[in-house]
Amino acid sequence: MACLWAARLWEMPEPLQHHRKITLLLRRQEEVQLLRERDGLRLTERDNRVHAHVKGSLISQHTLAITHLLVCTKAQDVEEALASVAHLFTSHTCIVLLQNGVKVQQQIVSLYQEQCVYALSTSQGAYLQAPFDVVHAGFGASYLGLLTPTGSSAKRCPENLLEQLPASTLNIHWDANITSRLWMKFAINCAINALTVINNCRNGELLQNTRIRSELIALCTEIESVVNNVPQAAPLVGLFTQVETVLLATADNISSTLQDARKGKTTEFDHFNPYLCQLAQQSQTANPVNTHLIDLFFQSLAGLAD
Ligand code: KPL
Repeated sequence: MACLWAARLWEMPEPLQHHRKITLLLRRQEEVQLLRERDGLRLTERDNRVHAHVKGSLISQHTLAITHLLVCTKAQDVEEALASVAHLFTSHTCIVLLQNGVKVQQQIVSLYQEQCVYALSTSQGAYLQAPFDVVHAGFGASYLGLLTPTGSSAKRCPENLLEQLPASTLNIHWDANITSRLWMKFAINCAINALTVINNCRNGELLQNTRIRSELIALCTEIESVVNNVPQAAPLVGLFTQVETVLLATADNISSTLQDARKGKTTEFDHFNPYLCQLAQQSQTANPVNTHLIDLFFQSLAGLAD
């Protein structure tokens, strides 16, 4: 995602001239070196190839003040990533979070009250065909909204942030109620991702198999009752119908959690069903289907890594 966004920002027309200032903040010196050798990023979109001369900087050695930060790491790495550059923030820094879930967004808003924190929810699809060589494969939509609560530093937060982003190539829209969208996406991820790992299957198979389909329906009913008992959450209705729509549209996809699990990487799972369990405990809502699913998930994970 970081490569896709950096390349799309770089190709924005003047007068924005983003290309002079875009920097990929990288964790390893080898990555900085490789990006330098390649003289930037390659972006492929159907038959169109773009060479974006984006620069890289080692995150631990970056010294320039950060005006806009697009955070593209996995949910579990966000806090550490932000802490490592927090000394470069000003009171005008805009932080844009691209992660799934609702937990990390709440944490970051409370940790960075001086800055403007936004969330961006996207269904754009991209993959790397080689390091720093990204393919923009799925053309979905992206929604951007402010998370910083009104009344605090929100007064200083630019309303025209969308104009500074590649709104046309990445199909970005302003969403004044981004929180509702994030809660719905969180509920959808709680319904789909763990079940794909437990059954080691593509998204579409959750609907095709009668046994899994009834488990999914029971899980959706439970997720709805938990989320609807969370005071700060947006009301959730018709979750199974929404989940069904997503599963039909992404039937051939392998969920992000299953992809990570198969590669033996850390998944974002803790930000989905275990967090739902925490929310259920806070409001004393029963969540037996979810609790059982969490156990099955960890058992399956051990099996997949074998
Ligand atoms: O967001 C997704 C993910 O894989 O994390 C879903 C909605 C499950 C689509 O694959």
